[in-house]
Amino acid sequence: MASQSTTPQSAPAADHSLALLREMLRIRRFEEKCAELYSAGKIRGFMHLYVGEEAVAVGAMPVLQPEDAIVSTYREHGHALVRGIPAKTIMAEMYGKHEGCSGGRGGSMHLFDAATRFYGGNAIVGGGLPLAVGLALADKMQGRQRVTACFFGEGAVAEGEFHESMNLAALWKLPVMFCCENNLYAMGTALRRSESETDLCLKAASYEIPAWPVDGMDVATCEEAARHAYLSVHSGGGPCFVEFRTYRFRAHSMFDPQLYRDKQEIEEWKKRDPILILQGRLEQQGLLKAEDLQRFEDEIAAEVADAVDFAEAGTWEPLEDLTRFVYSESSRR
Ligand SMILES: Cc1ncc(C[n+]2csc(CCOP(=O)(O)OP(=O)(O)O)c2C)c(N)n1
Ligand SMILES: [Mg+2]
Repeated sequence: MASQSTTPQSAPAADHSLALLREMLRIRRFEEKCAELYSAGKIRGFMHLYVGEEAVAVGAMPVLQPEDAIVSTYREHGHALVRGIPAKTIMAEMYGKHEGCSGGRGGSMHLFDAATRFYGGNAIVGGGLPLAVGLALADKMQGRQRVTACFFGEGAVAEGEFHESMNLAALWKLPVMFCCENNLYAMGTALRRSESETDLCLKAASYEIPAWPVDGMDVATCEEAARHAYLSVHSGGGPCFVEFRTYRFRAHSMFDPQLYRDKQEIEEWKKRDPILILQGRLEQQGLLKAEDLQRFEDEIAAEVADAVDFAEAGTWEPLEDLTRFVYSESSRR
């Protein structure tokens, strides 16, 4: 993929770049608040932050249409926000409140929203891939021209489900856009310590799936790669695989002393913070004014504060409803 452009942008292109910057900031600030709320004991259970990886969701997801489907992992707050699930119902879900997007039963790892065709939020590594293949198979069998985008970490390539899914998607020419977020680590296991072949695109290519790597820290290259993949998948070309090379700046989850990587490595990657890259580019082109940035920060702070108020005011699911959805309503009689 071609890399960043430093040539002056037209007004609509500049507005678009500013919107991308705002959306990455929105995810960053939302998650920083989540970390704070976690320390305060308001959010409990497992929680995995996307800080550092925002360019992938922000670049890749807007190329999708409302009728397309998304499947993600437990590191999905960013994907859910970009897809348009309201921040307040995401926050309520993080709190475990009834008003949350999954009724308070899923928490951070299981955000779900049928209205936006956001099929999770999956805690099982690699578990989303067969779901995506199933969704795409249904679309193909029913003659609907739709795409399913499946986001997963590079840790999934060690799972049988990855290989089964790639094989069937390729064999049946299913409309799946496989979006691998390669942040180099699966919990504390570095890719190079667990895979004999670390070129993930070769794995996809071995199933005859077109695959290419992209700089996952640059939102512009993420968007360009995703658009290219989307057009190919949408026009009936079968699945595509995009490897977004990215990095998480924070720990794997809230319980991770990070003994497996050097602070130096983290600092090196932080120099390529996707927000700073785009901010710097826009400033260099004279397209980002200090007051624009301040306005973004103010609007986002207000949205996050509203989300917290909504979650705080939320209710707990009534005790008598706890067995609902375990068995079908008819079998309860
Ligand atoms: C099948 C399965 N095995 C193990 C785990 C425990 N586990 C949770 S997250 C994780 C690492 C996954 O890493 P990766 O796919 O690279 O995603 P990242 O966390 O880096 O976004 C593991 C091994 C799990 N959830 N599911
Ligand atoms: Mg990983």
